[in-house]
Amino acid sequence: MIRIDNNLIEALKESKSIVFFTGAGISAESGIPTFRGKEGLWNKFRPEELASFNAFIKNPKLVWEWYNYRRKIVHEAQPNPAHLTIAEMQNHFKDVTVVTQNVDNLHRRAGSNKVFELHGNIERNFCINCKKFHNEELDFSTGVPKCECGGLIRPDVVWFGEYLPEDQFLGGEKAAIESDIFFVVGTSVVVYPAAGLIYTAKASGAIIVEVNLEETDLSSSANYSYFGKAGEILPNIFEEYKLNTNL
Ligand code: BJW
Ligand code: ZN
Repeated sequence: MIRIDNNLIEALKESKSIVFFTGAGISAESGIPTFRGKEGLWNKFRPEELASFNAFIKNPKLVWEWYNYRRKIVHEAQPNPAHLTIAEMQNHFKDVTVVTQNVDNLHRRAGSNKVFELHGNIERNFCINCKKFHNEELDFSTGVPKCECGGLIRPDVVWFGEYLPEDQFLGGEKAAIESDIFFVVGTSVVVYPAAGLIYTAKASGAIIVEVNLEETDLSSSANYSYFGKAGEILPNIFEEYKLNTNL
């Protein structure tokens, strides 16, 4: 058990709006590989090489293989204690918002009901030509699936060089501005504009709490940094909070 600072517990007791800004590391304990770092599955390919529209146009088959492989892992995965703790916290705090960079849907499956998805959702697809959604089971038997209009179908995720969905980003930004405590969980904090929300929250007066296996560029400016597994540290923080509030 990691020691949780008393001041953080006191701040939690006073807080009304809590945000969890999450990245791939929160789903690592569910068996979903992260993008970067030594445990990152995509060491063979840098995310920048596959997660781009140019990569898709150049080799749609390869990019689809990557997404189908990951979709299978996501379908077999279950939310872990980190996702579940965040969902449970909804019952104890006035406002709990999840702002996630993940496309795996695990926060919603854990029961979180206010979730902004900055980088899309791997469950959805759309046509690059007419933009129609294709959420039916796709047929890969004759190659890369195509829309009736002839356009290639792609996953509804945000690739490098693409704009984030405006409603999701604005929702995340509003939550960041209004937050009292802003948890940053399992992200390398290198991808923008998502990572910029941390600094928006900080500039708006939020307490920044980082949870990660290792130091990141954020660590020196976070108010609290806890190093270890999110699936252990988040339950740990919540247990400590409950002990202190006689819940
Ligand atoms: C644990 C753990 C455990 C492990 N417990 N912790 C220079 C400066 C600023 C910006 C740019 C720049 N050059 C280019 C840009 C823009 C670019 C960018 O940010 N690039 C940087 C890499 C330099 N950004 C964009 O292009 C964005 N769009 C944009 O800017 O639009 C404006 C624009 C429009 C037109 C032209 C130009 C600009 C879009 C970014 C889209 C990112 N997409 C991806 C793929 C999504 C779909 C998919 O899933 O396939 O999003 S890439 C990938 O990275 C994915 C993630 O959401 C994102 C962040 O990764 P994350 O979540 O942080 O994961 P990891 O693996 O990096 O880290 C895991 C962490 O967990 C580690 O720290 C571990 O230690 C930790 N961990 N186990 C706790 N158990
Ligand atoms: Zn179409």
